[in-house]
Amino acid sequence: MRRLILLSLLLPWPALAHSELRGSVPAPGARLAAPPEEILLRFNERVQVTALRLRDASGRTIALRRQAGAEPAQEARATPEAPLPPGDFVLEWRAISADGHPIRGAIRFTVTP
Ligand SMILES: [Cu+2]
Repeated sequence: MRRLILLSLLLPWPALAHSELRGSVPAPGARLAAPPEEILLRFNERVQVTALRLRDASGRTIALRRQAGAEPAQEARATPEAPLPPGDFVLEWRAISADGHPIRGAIRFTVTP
């Protein structure tokens, strides 16, 4: 019992933390001269992405085609079903972290005229 407690104290703290988004395409705040052909989220470990939603400035959802199945992966990819017009967009994502906890975030970017 005492050994178990000691072990848990020695576990590195990242092992107890949620998975994290490490990067995305488009990057947060990106201003793109051309519509993105692909949307990519990259995490620090394998997560189950449960939702990926792209909205325009009026809140309208833009159809995305997911590039992979529902299995946990370190990357999630999607392509807009039609080229994005100029404007502001927000990509909302939800995932199940490798530690089983729900995580979520939003990435804003702009397609310039
Ligand atoms: Cu967690």
